[in-house]
Amino acid sequence: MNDAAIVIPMYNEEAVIENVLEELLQKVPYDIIVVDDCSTDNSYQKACKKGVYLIRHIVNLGQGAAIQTGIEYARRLGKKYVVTFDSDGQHSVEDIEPFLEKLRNDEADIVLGSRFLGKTENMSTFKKYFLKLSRYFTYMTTGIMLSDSHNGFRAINIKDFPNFEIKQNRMAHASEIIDLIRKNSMRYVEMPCTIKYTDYSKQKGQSTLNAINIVFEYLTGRLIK
Ligand SMILES: Nc1nc2c(ncn2[C@@H]2O[C@H](COP(=O)(O)OP(=O)(O)OP(=O)(O)O)[C@@H](O)[C@H]2O)c(=O)[nH]1
Ligand SMILES: [Mg+2]
Repeated sequence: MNDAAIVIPMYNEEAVIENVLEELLQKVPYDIIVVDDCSTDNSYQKACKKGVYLIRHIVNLGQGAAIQTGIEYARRLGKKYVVTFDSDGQHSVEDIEPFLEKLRNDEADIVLGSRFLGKTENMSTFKKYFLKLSRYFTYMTTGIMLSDSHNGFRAINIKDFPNFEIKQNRMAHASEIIDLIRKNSMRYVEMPCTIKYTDYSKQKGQSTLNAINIVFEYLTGRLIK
């Protein structure tokens, strides 16, 4: 089936990007769109060597903007579905097919990954409770209660929802996506997925302090719109 593309935002992941792409190329038949968000290391050069579509932002815009660029390119390729998949090795290739099947069976328009329904490997207790708490923030701002509202693994029907457009460039896009579900009256479902916390991803990932910036970004973004 060539109805789907895997959209991969990438920023400074030279240590892991080759392995992430090799595993995807071996295990799934879909086109892969990597959006290099102006990495300052050799991520771009490493991804170049693989059989993927590779787009480069000439300035760093953030994960939300990288995903939006990937979605736009998937639309140009005529894809009906995208799966958003992180480039830092935290997501699991095995989760892709069940998510797409849910969309193909027309049981939902967007399938949201939940690490709390699925598995997490080595997540810190602090992060766990922080994420559980952030669900209430999402509920207050969107009216939608999820078990995991900040999970980057999702499958989206982009063809039937041309207005699904991410405008929050940075990390606040995760909350914005829940807004878009409501605004576009999309049928959503959560499904279990596995998120792996390695020493690499923990050292590189989002600090909990950064969450304050993300909340600020999201709220100002809503006010401006
Ligand atoms: N931090 C960051 N990541 C970006 C950016 N642009 C693209 N990305 C990619 O977005 C993905 C998610 O970034 P992370 O910083 O790991 O965020 P996260 O996975 O939500 O948070 P953790 O659970 O703490 O790892 C990775 O694949 C990054 O390479 C950017 O400007 N900043
Ligand atoms: Mg991460």
